[in-house]
Amino acid sequence: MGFSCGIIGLPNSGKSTIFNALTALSVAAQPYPFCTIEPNVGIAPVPDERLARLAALTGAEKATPTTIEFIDIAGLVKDAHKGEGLGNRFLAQIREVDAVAHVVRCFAGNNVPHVYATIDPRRDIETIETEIIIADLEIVEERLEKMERLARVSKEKHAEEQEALRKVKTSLEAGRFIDTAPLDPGEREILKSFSLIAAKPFFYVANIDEKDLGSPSGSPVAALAAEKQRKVVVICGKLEEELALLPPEERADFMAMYDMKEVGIEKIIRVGYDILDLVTFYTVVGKELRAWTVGKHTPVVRAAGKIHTDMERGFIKAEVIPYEDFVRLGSEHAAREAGLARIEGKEYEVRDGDVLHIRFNL
Ligand SMILES: Nc1nc2c(ncn2[C@@H]2O[C@H](COP(=O)(O)OP(=O)(O)OP(=O)(O)O)[C@@H](O)[C@H]2O)c(=O)[nH]1
Ligand SMILES: [Mg+2]
Repeated sequence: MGFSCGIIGLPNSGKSTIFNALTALSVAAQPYPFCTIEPNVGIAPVPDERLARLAALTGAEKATPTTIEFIDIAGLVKDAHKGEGLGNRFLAQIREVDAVAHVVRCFAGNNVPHVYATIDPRRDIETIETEIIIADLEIVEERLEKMERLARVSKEKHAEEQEALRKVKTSLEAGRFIDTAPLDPGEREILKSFSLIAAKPFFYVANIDEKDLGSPSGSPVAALAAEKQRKVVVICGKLEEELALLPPEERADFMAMYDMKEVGIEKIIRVGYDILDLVTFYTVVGKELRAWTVGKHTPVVRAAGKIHTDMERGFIKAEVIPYEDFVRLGSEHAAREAGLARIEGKEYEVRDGDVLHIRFNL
């Protein structure tokens, strides 16, 4: 199972442009709304400095990064929750993803019509978030009503679920998402089955004009992101797309020409991955080094199953070297000599940066 990040925003905010750059796949990016009707799915490699360090130390000939899936979802408009602009369909697609990148139009692009005519990032963010809140509230209210009806005829009480849903309702009614709300882990677990959009980890992508690169434009989005305790990536989608389509050897000159300090797309992938709060582990098999992703608290036997089902079935034990120890000592051998390679059983919870050797037997 992979982890996915949906790209959402108003029509013509630049979602498909950013998606193209992300995956270097070519989907239609046109100057009219709703050129994206079906979700487009692309797999992006996750930039990882640790992988390069480990590759250098192990002499790996191949270093395979872990990946995250991006899904380009069509634009939402006001009243999407009532089905406006196929909104219900697109909202349903957002329910399926693990994290959300909300693209906010900050570029003027005079030949690219804005659905609400003017450039106003704050209004656009509120428009989209209001739709999400209303759509989620419908689900929460329906469930609460059902439970109240049930409570009259059945002794079984769903106190914890009701309590969690009430908290969510209060938060949504106050216009607040619940990604940062004070819910305990048990409550979050209960809420999972409802696929509430407002409970997913969110971040903003401020899509600015190329002329504003290097100036503090995008700051309305940054200010709002700070208020909502969310991350923000400021990029120029159009330049990112052009850059991604260039042959690699021409990219440095292009970046220098536009005073681009880093590849914005890489930041999007990194933030999309980071907000999911996952764990990355590494394996070295022969000359191949690989990064893998599992959820936090995954037992090593299940992590082994990600590599190969045989490894899970025939799991005996895992040898674990934490990344920091590995790079400090410089090799697997040195880490072993220093007694820093631990042997762990099935239930060991994989930690971020673990270099794993799975011993298995079939
Ligand atoms: N000037 C400028 N134009 C951009 C930028 N990003 C996207 N565009 C243009 O805006 C138009 C719409 O971009 P898309 O990426 O198709 O927008 P979208 O959000 O996917 O739109 P829908 O799929 O219709 O919801 C295209 O003509 C892009 O070239 C940007 O950073 N600057
Ligand atoms: Mg699109």
